Amino acid sequence: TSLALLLLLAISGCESVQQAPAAPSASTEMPENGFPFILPKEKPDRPMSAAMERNYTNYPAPLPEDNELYSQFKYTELKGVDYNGHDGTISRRDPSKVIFANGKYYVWYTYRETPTPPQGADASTDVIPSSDWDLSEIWYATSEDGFTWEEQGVAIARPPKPEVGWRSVTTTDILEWEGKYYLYYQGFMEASGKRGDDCPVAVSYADSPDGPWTAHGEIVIPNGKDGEWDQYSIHDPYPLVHDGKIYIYYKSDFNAANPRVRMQGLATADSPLGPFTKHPLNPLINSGHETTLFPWKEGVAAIVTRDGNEHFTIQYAEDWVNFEIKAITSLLPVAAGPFVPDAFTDTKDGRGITWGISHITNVTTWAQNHAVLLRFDCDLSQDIDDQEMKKHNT
Ligand code: AAL
Repeated sequence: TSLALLLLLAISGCESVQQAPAAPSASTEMPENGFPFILPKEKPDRPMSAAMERNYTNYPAPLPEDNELYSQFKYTELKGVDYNGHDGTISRRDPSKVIFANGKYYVWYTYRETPTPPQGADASTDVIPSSDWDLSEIWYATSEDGFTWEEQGVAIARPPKPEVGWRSVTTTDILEWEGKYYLYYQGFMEASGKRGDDCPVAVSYADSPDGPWTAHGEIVIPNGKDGEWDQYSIHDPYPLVHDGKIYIYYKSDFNAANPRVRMQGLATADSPLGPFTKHPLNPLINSGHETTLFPWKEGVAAIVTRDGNEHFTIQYAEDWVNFEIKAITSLLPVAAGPFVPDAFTDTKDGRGITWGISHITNVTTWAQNHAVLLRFDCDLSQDIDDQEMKKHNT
């Protein structure tokens, strides 16, 4: 390699080639102290390739599964919900966190029931949806065991035009605060796809998770100003309680010209109806599509799926702001709404999660495009004995 580099330098004489940074502390030299290389448990004092160097420095646990924020995921179809033969006229997607109240589990989600599957923005009408989440309402279901769900019907209906969300109300999440319940959701004022997936966040509140829900009627987290990272949309509001405040993580499509770049930010408030202050360091997570977070020890962990350079990772921020990759795994739950027992307790020792509800999209053909809710099970909990779990899994 060094001979090739010398040749290249001689031929090109080009300064930019000479300034190319050296590979970080990795060595192309044959190490003197030991060949073949027997992998020691602790980082050895010898030259190593870049991959071996970072295998010790970036990943302190020798195996991925020894890391507490690593998990595999198991999926089970929900019992008790029907999809009209999966013809695309009924869709359920983007579940909220799961909460436990009145002796049962609750989940809220985007529900679409339309005469046809989505037809795209140009073909959409007052009754024909543009996208899977167009012309939707927020519905809820309850369960005794998390596997069999009883659909209870609508929680948040579409309000009359021109109120926020008149075209579609979607992608909700729940907050419990001082004995009351708050559902935050995306409020569309036009069919998704006409001008991107443009919408702000609205909120409704109730004394019981069974409702009735009263719409606050005003936008609580507005889109950013022109030129700001979140100017096009505020999606996937995800409330937690930390430091006596409401922390809402959210996703924005970064830029209409490059809609595949998606990032996540944070807005905080002292009271559920706001005002919300966006964090000055936003965006805080550079990847992912939907938001899924849970208190973990003194910090917060995030399941980061689908989009961005750090997709399909599990990340952690001890200060709830500066996230680092903790685990890389596979088949992560998409749009996951975990059961987070300490989501609203302002815990300083978050216990983690073992299950929740997620979705899969495009489950049949594109022409029957709709989404389906699934239960996922995992081990992202401080309370599971990892050794026992491993025995069970192997
Ligand atoms: C998702 C979420 C939001 C988007 C769309 C529906 O899964 O990120 O809700 O608007 O896709």
